[in-house]
Amino acid sequence: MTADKDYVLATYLVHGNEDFHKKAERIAVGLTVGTWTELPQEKKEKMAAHLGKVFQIQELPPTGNGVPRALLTIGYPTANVTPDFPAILTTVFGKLSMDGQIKLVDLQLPEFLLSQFPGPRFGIEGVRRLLGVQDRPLLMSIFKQCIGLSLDELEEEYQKQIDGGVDLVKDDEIFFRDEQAPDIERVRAFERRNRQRQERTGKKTLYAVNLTGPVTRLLEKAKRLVEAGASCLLLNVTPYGLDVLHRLAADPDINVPIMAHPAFSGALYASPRHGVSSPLLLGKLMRWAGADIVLFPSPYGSVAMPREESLQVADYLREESVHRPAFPAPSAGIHPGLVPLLFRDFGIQSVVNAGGGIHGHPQGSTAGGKAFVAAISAAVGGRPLREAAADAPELRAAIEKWGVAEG
Ligand code: 1AE
Repeated sequence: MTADKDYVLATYLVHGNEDFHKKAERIAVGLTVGTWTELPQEKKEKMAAHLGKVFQIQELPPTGNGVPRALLTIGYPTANVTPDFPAILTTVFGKLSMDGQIKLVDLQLPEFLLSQFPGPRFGIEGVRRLLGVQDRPLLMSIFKQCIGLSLDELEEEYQKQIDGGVDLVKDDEIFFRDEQAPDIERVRAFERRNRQRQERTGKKTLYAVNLTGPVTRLLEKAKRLVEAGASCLLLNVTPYGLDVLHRLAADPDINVPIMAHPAFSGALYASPRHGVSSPLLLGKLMRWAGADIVLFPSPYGSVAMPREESLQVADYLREESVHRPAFPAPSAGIHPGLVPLLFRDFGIQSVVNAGGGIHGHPQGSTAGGKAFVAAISAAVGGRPLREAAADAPELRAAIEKWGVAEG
């Protein structure tokens, strides 16, 4: 279904024995003007521009145990909303999210409304420009074991990661208690390491510092980190809310890429009959809100997502739109032996992202990074991983530990 310039279109997957036509009408009226048939004519004239409309009812084959299902598409007049997530999400799935077996699976905004959301400031092209890397997927290392370590210890760990050849290093999303190594000091120390690396090798690096603390102080904190030299920010978007990402991305002083972590998102997308679909939440909405890089479960690792969902997240992040494309970072349990499958599925315009798959390398984190560099180079060159491992000892050791996944 194509977007309509006067409506926000929301598509829901519904299960149950209700008459789907009646249900769709009830939603369209109930979530816009409240009641319709009982209204006096004069009120109807006033309310007409705000009345929801049923756009489509598509009955689906019943579930295995015979439960009827359908996709309902309802249009909500753009006259009812303001250009922000609280208005749009509350309108299309506020009270309704608690009303039985219903899952929001898609949202479409008309272009004039969509273009009032920031979208990625850097996107794929901007992040590549910052790094000076064009011809392969990017490689990101996740900082593991950060809590409880001193700044010196973290700096040492940081150096090991960049020595392995990664393009980005991100904080672990669970890193909040950083008294021993406050975010601003980490930024100063790690960005100094990045500059040294660049002087020595010409290679650039982005460090994504975890943006934490009370929401009321987040914008100001982000600006302080950027002033201190931060090259990238990490945000746990779902716990903070999409509007927080929107406001960070729209702020002209926060002129660094923003990386969206999917923490807490499973609480919204994982149920087949409730919540919000993962492609909508992690693909469309994160991009509208302004994420430049979005992490989400790959189809293969430790926290896997069904393959078609994971691919759809990536498609939504990169499809033609009023906004710049954002980088998909299919993550969780990624090791070098998965790189051929990731490359087949997500292609060049993606980020290979690993924590345990780097730090758990038998020869340490630097070797872990090198194993991934060799695996990515092999995948891009169309060379079988085991063959490439013959002249890459770190990759060989990684394959001995984790194997090569078959598609
Ligand atoms: C989907 C999020 C992945 C993530 O946050 C994370 O920390 C992954 O770590 P590893 O690669 O599984 O160790």
